[in-house]
Amino acid sequence: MLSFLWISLLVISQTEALKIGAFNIQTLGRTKYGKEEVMVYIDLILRRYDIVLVQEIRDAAGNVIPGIRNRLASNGEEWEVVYSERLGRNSYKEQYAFYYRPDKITVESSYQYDDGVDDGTDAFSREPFGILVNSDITGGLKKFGILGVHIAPNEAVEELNALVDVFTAAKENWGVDDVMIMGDFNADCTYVSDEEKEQLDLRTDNSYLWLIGDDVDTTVSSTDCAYDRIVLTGDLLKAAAITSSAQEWRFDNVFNVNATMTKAVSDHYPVEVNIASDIFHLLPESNSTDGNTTDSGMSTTMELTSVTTTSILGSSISDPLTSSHTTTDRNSAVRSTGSVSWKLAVYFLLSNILAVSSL
Ligand SMILES: [Ca+2]
Ligand SMILES: [Ca+2]
Repeated sequence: MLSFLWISLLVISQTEALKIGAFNIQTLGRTKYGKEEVMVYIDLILRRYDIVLVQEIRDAAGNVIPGIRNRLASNGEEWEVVYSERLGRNSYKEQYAFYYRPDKITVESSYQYDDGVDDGTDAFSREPFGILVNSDITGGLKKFGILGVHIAPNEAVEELNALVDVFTAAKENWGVDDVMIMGDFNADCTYVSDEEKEQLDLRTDNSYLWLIGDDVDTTVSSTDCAYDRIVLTGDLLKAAAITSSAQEWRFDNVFNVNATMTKAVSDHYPVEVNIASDIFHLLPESNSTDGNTTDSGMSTTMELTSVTTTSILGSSISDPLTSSHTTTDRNSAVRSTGSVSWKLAVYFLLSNILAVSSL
């Protein structure tokens, strides 16, 4: 009952600040880039997000990455891109690119994980690459890191277990605790068994929160595999992530395109999660034990009331492009909210009652 109350409160009180996605756009090279009928859908999918990681870019000439940025910006929107080198142990190379809206965030730095010489004893085929995000619109979570990875299918378990070291190195490099990693993990079906999944270091250590559950299907084809994932660590990021928003995004249903066109876009659906804007405005006041709690508490309650009203109204005019298929791991959602204080819960309860009664 109490857990249910908590989830209800958080759903009501969280307002989306950032929408973050990860999309493996199968073999994104000059050939696909040249197909205008396919690229218009890729533009639409990428524009859904404020920050989106694109994987499997394969273009030695280097035209595709800036070309997509220019396409995204061609309608007057602001778009920038940060991208990795071409990565791979042999002549097969891929690049990662983060496209983002500079009016929503700034990218303070990028980070390329280095696993040494590509001699086969190294950890990754395509070493994770990431960005340190700075945003004023994500409440108390001002800075956080986003890593992208495309795990090699035939070494999936080994590479997935090596991600713990990547988190450690990235956190140290950036000086932040809040980091997410997302991308095509190949973490299902023939590449990672159910038993292997349970034993992954990122699963047995509960400081990591997995947002896309094992039952999700991120493949466009008839196979049912949860390849693409989002994993978070850091208390602020775990609490700010709106776990109920985490899902695969079935663009074929939304655009009503046939199977041929869907496969021409990719063999994967993007996965995504929203980061909340409002919840952490409350934290310092609600945790305060000094004599000023009355004043700050009142102003905080008023602020929250206005935010939640917007949130409730917003939900009634929900994004028509949002899929109704929600795939959150409910247990993870409960776990992520467990550390917030009960005092804060009372604030949310009262504020939401006020917000609802004022409508
Ligand atoms: Ca390597
Ligand atoms: Ca499928």
